[in-house]
Parts: sequence; C-alpha cells; structure tokens
Amino acid sequence: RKAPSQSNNPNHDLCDLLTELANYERNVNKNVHKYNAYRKAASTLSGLSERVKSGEEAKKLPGIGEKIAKKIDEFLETGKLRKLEDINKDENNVAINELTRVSGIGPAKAKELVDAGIKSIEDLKKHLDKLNHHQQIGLKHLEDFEKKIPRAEIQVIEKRIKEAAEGIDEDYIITICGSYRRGKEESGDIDVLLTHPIYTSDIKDSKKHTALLKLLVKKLEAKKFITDTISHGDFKFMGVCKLDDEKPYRRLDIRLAPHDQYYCAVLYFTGSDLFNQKMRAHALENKYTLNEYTLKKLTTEGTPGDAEKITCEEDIFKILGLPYKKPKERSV
Ligand code: DCP
Ligand code: MG
Ligand code: MN
Repeated sequence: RKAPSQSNNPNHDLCDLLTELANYERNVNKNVHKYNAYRKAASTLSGLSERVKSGEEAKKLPGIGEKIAKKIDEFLETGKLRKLEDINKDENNVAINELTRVSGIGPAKAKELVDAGIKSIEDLKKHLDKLNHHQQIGLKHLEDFEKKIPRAEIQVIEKRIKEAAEGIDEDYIITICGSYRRGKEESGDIDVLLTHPIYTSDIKDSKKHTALLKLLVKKLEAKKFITDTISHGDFKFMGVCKLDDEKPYRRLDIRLAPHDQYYCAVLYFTGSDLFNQKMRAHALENKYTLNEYTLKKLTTEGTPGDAEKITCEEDIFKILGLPYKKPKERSV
C-alpha cells in the first residue's frame, strides 16, 4: 500500500485517484494486471514537473492509454470520477480497502473478515483471535507502519546495522536495497540484504552459514533496535525496528543471500517491482531466465542451463545486452 502522494507533485490528486483505482483492482477484483496498469500511470504522472492539462496530453506519456486518458479528462472537468464514487458506495469495498491497511492482511483475508461481519479497524481490534501473528503486529503498529521513513533516518539505521554486523564479523557484506537504494527521499520499509564471502550456494544447508542471519538478528534485538519478529527463517527475517524513543516503529526485512548469488539478489531487492518485471521479460526475450537468485541461459528445449557467473550488477545488464541503469534510474 502506498501512502498518499506528496503535495509538491503538481498531479498529486490524479496520482491519488489512480492509486485508489489500483488498490480497488488489487484488493477487490484481484486483477493484478489492472493494478499494475494504474500504478504505472500514477508513477508516470508523479514524475512530471507540470500539471497535466488534458487526457489527450497524458496519452502521449508511457503507460497512459485511452481508458486512463478518459478518466483523467472526467476528473479534470468534474473534479470527481463516477467509477470511484460507485465503488465507494459499496460498503464492503470500503471495508476491504480499510482492512488491507494492516500489514499481513491481503485481499483474501480482508474479504474473509468482511464476510464474517468485521468491517473496520475498530471491529478488528475486538477480534484479535481471527488474526495470525503477522497481522496482530500489523494492527498493533498500524499508524506507525503507514508513516513514510525519511532517508536521513535510514542512513542512521544503515550505520547502526553495519556497526552491529562488524562487531560480529568484519567480513559481513550489507546493502540496504529497496526504494532507499533507488535514492528515494522516503521509504515504506527497510530492505536489508546480507551476505558473507564464506557463504556460497553449494553449501547452503550448513549450520554455520544459516547462523549468519541469526547472529545479526540476536545482536540487534539485544541492542533493543529490533522490537518484534514477524517471521524468522534461515534466510529471511521479517520484523520491526525502532531507532530511538522519538522515532516510530518501522518494518524491517533482512535477507541472507549466498555470496555467488548476491548481485542477482541486490538487483531484485532494489526493484522497483515494475522494473524487475520489465527486466525479467527482457531476459526471456533473449532466452535467459532471471530471478532473485541467478541468471541462466535457456536451452533450445527451454530448460535453464548453469547459472552465469555474476560479480556485480553490471554483469547482469551486460549479459542481457542492456545498457546499465543506476539504481536511481530504476523506479520506472
Ligand atoms: N519486489 C518485487 N516484486 C514484488 C515485491 C518486491 O520485485 N512483488 C522487489 C522490488 C522491490 C523490493 O523487492 O523494490 C522491495 O520491496 P518493497 O515492497 O519493500 O518495495 P520498495 O522498497 O521498492 O518500496 P517501499 O518504499 O514501499 O518499501
Ligand atoms: Mg522497501
Ligand atoms: Mn520490503
């Protein structure tokens, strides 16, 4: 879920409108395709420095077609959108949207709750037994999790995590990925990627290597930086952190990747998700398969071959015949 767009964006009302339509498609219709289409259009408009004057003008921009252009016209002319008003007339739609504000509650769970008569955050607070551990933490920190994290705060958090890691083993390699790495001034959460030179994919199940993530999490808990755990496996920690008494609770993800797969992981977790989709589609067009672990050439039968040797993000672009894009250029 994206918070309302910033008001210094001259098209912020149009972006909010498109984001609301996107959320409706995802949460109620479960139509990921339309969800992505609306988000892409919102993302295009949010990058403009001028106010859009008409649907026709907007149609010249990437990701804005006939249908969205019409909606832009309707909104510019009447100040509202009939489709959205109709959607919001249905109290179940409004309820589903409200419940999906909680981290861990997706469209399916929201619908289940609404069907059981739970139609608001207030109702939810009386039915904690219907929520799993993740959803309970999401509800507990609902207001804080909706607050964006300023870049300056993540810079301090980055230092804090790197210091803690160095205190355990100075060979840890850590990259904060996500929107922060793409240079955004604000982020929704903190996406940490972790590796160590001794940990490679051919020795994945050794205890010593899976301890790499556990040791760091333990240390950050002891420092009272990590405050809650949502889930904690060998390779992925999902939880909550807090920099100091004045700061809100923040969603923190830490993933451990083998050293030889680190740059595919860095690329993936830097995103954006729309950029990743384009990159994977481009790979397939060139008979490669790309994911968060590896880049592999597809054989004539279409089965993946051996993993390409990747020692930096540039390698991936080079092998796929693409010009390198800096993280800042990957927000699509
Ligand atoms: N990702 C992806 N596909 C998904 C989810 C995530 O490719 N369905 C990748 C790209 C994202 C990265 O993982 O950039 C981190 O996911 P986030 O949801 O944390 O997204 P961002 O960090 O980009 O944005 P935000 O500021 O909202 O956290
Ligand atoms: Mg993120
Ligand atoms: Mn994340």
